[in-house]
Order: sequence, then structure tokens, then C-alpha cells
Amino acid sequence: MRDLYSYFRSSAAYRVRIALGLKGLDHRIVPVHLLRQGGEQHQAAYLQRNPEGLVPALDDQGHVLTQSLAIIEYLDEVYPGAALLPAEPLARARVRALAQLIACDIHPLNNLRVLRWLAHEMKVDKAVRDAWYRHWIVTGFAAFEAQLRAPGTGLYCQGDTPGLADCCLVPQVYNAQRYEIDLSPYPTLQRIARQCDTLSAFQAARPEAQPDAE
Ligand SMILES: N[C@@H](CCC(=O)N[C@@H](CS)C(=O)NCC(=O)O)C(=O)O
Repeated sequence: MRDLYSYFRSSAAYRVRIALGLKGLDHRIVPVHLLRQGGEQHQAAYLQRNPEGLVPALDDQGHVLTQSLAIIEYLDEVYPGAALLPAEPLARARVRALAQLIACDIHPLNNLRVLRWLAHEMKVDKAVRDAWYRHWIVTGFAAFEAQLRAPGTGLYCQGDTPGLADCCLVPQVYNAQRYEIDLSPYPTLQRIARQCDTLSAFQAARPEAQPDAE
């Protein structure tokens, strides 16, 4: 039994949904509503699984894992099938750097709890919060696009098979599109995201395909 604690719009959970699909691993989605009743991620039952009060968490045969990148690397190490990280150390480091550019340097600045802190504690109005959100995406995407100009890039972020960096890129592009960010300055990033969207693992992981989609 494998349960993924997920919210349809969570980009960190979206990364893991893609990885599960690419590995061909059966799983059940357990929705955690991030907004309802002050956020189900803060309820005691969920905090036992992830004391950070963030999704995703993966229960893999009774072992509870947190942090999307750690979960994806675990799945890659434990289960056969499509490799999500290349074997060669320099290529592996490049994939991790691309993944972390998004997961560590863009996403946390735009997370729900940060936006809420800006709104409620700092009294920042919506227009300024939206400008903040867009700023960190365009700053990160400019660097990501520059990194993609390296020889390692192929059909996907690294070579011609999808992997960890693509698992991170596609959900971040989804967020950028929700905020109507112009992606034309990032042609390689856009091309790779479109390529990913042709694959069933990416299609099945999309927010609108989730059981808790609204
Ligand atoms: N570094 C964590 C980030 C997890 C995270 O920030 N999840 C967001 C959704 S994408 C969340 O649960 N937010 C709830 C909140 O901010 O209250 C990971 O990669 O798993």
C-alpha cells in the first residue's frame, strides 16, 4: 500500500505525483485540503505524518517520507524502472542543481504560508503580493533557462529521458501560468515543459486530473 498525502494545487505534491507515474508505481491519493478549516495540514493527524505541516508526505508500506526531493530520490533508489537521476556524477549534480533551483530557491518564497504571512502579519496588499510571486519566478526562470543552454540538455532537462529536474519544472510552470507570467523569454524551458506534457505520467499528475480538484 502506498498513500500520497497531496493537495491538487500543491506543486511539491505534483512533483511526487509525476515521479510516481514515471516509475509506474501504484498509489492512492489522500487529499489534504490546504485552505479548508484553517488548513488540514495543521491538524494533529496530519502533523504526525509531517510535523512541518506541509504536503506532500508519502506512506510507502508504513514508512512515512517527507520532502518532495527526498521522496523522489528514495523512489528512484528503491524501485526499478525509469531512472529519474542519471548515473554519471556530473550529470547527477546538474539534475539536482536544476531541481533545487526550483524547489529551494523559487518555490519556498511563494509558498502559501509565506503569502499568508505577507498578507496577514505584514499587511501587504494583493497587488504587491502578486508582484512578489512573479518576481521570484522570473528571477529563477531566467537562471534556469541559462542553465539549460549547457550541453546536457536534450528533449528534457537532462538528456532524452524525463527525470527529477522535469518533475520540478512542470509544476513551477503550472504556477507561473496561473499567475499569467509571460514564458516567451524562456524558450528552452517552455519547449521542455511542452514535451513533458505529452507524457501520460505528467498528464495524470496535473492538478485538474486529481480526485480533489475543484
Ligand atoms: N520543501 C517541501 C515544500 C513543501 C511545501 O511547501 N508544500 C506546500 C504546498 S506546495 C504546503 O504544504 N503549503 C502549506 C502551507 O504553506 O501552509 C517539499 O519539497 O516537499
